[in-house]
Amino acid sequence: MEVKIGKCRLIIKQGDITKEDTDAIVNAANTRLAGGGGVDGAIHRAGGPEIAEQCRKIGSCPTGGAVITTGGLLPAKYVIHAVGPIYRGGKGKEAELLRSAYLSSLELADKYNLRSVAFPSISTGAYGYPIKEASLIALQAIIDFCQSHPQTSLEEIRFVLFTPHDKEVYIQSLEELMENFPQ
Ligand code: AR6
Repeated sequence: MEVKIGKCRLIIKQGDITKEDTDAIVNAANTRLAGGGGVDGAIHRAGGPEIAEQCRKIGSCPTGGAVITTGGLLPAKYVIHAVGPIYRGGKGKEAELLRSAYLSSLELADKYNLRSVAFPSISTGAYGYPIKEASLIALQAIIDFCQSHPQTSLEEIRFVLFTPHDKEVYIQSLEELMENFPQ
């Protein structure tokens, strides 16, 4: 699925994010930037040790924030390491922090003058965020960013979902959100 929001193309697809040829791919990292399982493990395996070396030098990243490293051996030039919240029932600041992880990543991409970036579904694996809720927050953050940054360098934003089910959830959520903004 593909829609246009301001000057940004928003694409939802299924796939392995480590294969994406966008200027940057986003990693669902942890605050220690220590690597791990899920998409984080896949990115470090495919990108090689240079990514971990740069993460070690940066040291840490708060929840809701993002930092940038080389893409190492990946097709993408950069990896943006975003830290989503651990889901603890949704009564805390999870929604705000998840939104912030997306916005911090987009601001960093814009600061580096990147034209394209690919996101995984942050926090919906090991961190347990229910994917429907998370997809609405993620997509709304991207819509808001594109609408409020008409001069952004970003021309294409992709969501690369690992399973057909996750892709369908994101498409359904985007269709719901699109009813609320004019094309
Ligand atoms: N491409 C795209 N999406 C993927 C890939 C891939 N290659 N592999 C997994 N996913 P998770 P989190 C999806 O657990 O919930 C790590 O250990 C996966 O299906 O990777 O933010 C970190 O170090 C799921 O939908 O990230 C942290 O400690 C989504 O990526 C912690 O897990 C996110 O799942 C972060 O947990």
